[in-house]
Amino acid sequence: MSSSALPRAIDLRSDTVTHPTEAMRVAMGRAEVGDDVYREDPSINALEALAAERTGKAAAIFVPSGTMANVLAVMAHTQKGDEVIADSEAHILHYEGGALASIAGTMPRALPTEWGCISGEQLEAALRPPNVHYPPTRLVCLENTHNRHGGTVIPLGQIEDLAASAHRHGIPVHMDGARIFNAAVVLGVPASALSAPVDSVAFCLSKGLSAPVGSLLCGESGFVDRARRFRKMLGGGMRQAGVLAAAGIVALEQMVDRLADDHRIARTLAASLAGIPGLEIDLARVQTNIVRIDLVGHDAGAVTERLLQHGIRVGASGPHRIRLVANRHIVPDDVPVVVRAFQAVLAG
Ligand code: TLP
Repeated sequence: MSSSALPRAIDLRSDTVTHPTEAMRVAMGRAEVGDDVYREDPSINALEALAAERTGKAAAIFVPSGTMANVLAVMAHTQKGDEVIADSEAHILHYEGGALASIAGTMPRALPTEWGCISGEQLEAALRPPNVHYPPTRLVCLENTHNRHGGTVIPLGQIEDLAASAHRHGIPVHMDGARIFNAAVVLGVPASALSAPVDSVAFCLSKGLSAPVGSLLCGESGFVDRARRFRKMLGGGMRQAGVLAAAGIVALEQMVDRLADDHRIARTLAASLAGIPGLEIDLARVQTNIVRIDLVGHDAGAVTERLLQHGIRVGASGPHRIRLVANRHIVPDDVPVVVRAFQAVLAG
């Protein structure tokens, strides 16, 4: 049987599974390129200028991934041995291979939160006075939207509260805004409003925005210059990567508003799955394109395997937790198919 005869898999593992649009492929084919290590790639230069404008920062640098954007941010803000504070569920602590420790040489400190954002008060309580025993706290990270908290949106007031406390102590704030445009669409504000209180912001082109590759790290010029040197050091100087940047420009210009479609599908999915015995879904957390599901009396690995037999791909994010991520390839008609598969798997 040819692969085209197989039923289409419904892939809810992540929004990273999205393929480039036709407009992106056309733009990639026509992209003007040059050697970006010499800063001579017009497409990358244009993307970096656009990213800086969209986040309201002075400068931006194109990097291969969100993971590289975050580690470069940590390297450019800190020295080895410095303490970096983040929410205990932060992507930078869970899913970046320990880069913050092994590459940036920093000391992670995790603070638990309910919705994903450390409060100013919580930060103040965690900071220690200068003392030879303590690593100096030199960076605070926040994540918006917050992946492991279920795609929760961190509102502007909470970002301002955290940043004000950090800045009072001379500590910069980095925002992992891999999905910052999802947050901006929900709040009805430009992304630049959400990044205004923080010193640096990273965002991904290759998630809901559907570009094939790439993230941007944005901040003040000196910060981005330092990140550029570290990017080269890590092997991220990409030469004629304007073919990738061209898709990124299309992502920023054409794909932001459509994120609302993913949010609608995630809400419908969550509401339809919530009544199924064995599934616990906190609907208040379903604010964007992620549905976090706790399994009661079922193992995440086994449920994931059995859903796959029904043509549904989901990801396990804990022994009894799975995650569904709405994305451009999921259509409203998929929702009843997913619901029936869950019913069959949990009943079986
Ligand atoms: N997240 C991926 C996995 O790594 C879990 C996903 O499928 O959600 N910050 C946040 C908040 C992210 O969710 C991700 C990717 C990254 C950074 C890293 O981006 P990439 O995958 O481009 O390195």
